[in-house]
Amino acid sequence: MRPVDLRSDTVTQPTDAMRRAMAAAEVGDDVYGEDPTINSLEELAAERVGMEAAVFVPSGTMGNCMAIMAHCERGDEIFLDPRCHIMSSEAGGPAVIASVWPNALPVTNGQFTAADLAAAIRGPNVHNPRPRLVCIENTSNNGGGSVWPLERIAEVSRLAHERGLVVHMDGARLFNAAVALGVPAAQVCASVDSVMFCVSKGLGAPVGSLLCGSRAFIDRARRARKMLGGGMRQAGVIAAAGIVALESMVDRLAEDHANAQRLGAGLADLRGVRIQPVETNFVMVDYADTGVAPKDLVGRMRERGVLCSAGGTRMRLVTHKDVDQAGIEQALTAFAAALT
Ligand code: TLP
Repeated sequence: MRPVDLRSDTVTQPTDAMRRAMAAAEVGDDVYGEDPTINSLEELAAERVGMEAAVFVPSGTMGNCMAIMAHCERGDEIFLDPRCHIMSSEAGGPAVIASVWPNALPVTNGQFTAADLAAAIRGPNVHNPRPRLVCIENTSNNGGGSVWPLERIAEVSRLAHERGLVVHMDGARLFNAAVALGVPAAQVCASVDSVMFCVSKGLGAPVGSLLCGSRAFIDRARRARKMLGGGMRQAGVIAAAGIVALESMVDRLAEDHANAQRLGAGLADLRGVRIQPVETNFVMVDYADTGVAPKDLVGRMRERGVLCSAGGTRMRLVTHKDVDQAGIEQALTAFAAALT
């Protein structure tokens, strides 16, 4: 029996419809722009986010790095959450590859405000890097799957644009944000200049992300993709699953959110456990007061058929299409036993 895997929504298996689409995909050389399946996915992605163009990339990490390369010049300053994925989990790529200078803003649940940004932007002066790019992570991973309110995104973007900066959204889980807000994805990114979203997470495709923006921006990003070795030739075989993901896997994210609510509510009933309010498919569990050590908890859960990530005494649990309600109940029973 497959374990209940709550480590991430990156572990999702492709659906049968995806496997069929992949087997039947028409392909061509994408570096020549001749892969019809990739071209269709890129058009669909651009349409879904309300932007001019999109480019298919192997990973969210590459998409974010390309965005920074296409928006910035060497030495430019980028403003972001100090614990966002770009800062904490992309191997320092923006510094090494794009040569940008990060300015970490104060955040609550992964979010900053226009006032925080205004306070951080320094005026033109020979001593300062050129302020250029603001990165918003939505949903916020380290923020516990928190969803940026639309007005906050609009305010941050307005301020950035007034000061001559551009805004990139790391929307690895853009569609979770859209479903949680009950609005189309295009509305979530209406005021930003570019967005990267992943089809390989909650949407269930095996591989891939889309970077979207204006046509001129995407032309620059394609060059960055080539430089990074991300020109993938007959990659329509994987893009085909991305089309299925966008066409049929978005609305069901609401089930993952409901399962996360159920998981969070059940865990909150356990003694010594504190839960951050659940907004999407993440449940952030603080179990420091139970006195159970992280590695003990992970081991005890594994013995009971539930996979969780180790970390401190703050654990991230992620719901997704391969964990059903029975899996949630199994996890709750396992936690009740493992945390006592
Ligand atoms: N996040 C993964 C791990 O790398 C932590 C996960 O399990 O959540 N932006 C955000 C907000 C992400 O959460 C991730 C992946 C990425 C970018 C990078 O995507 P990939 O893994 O496709 O490079």
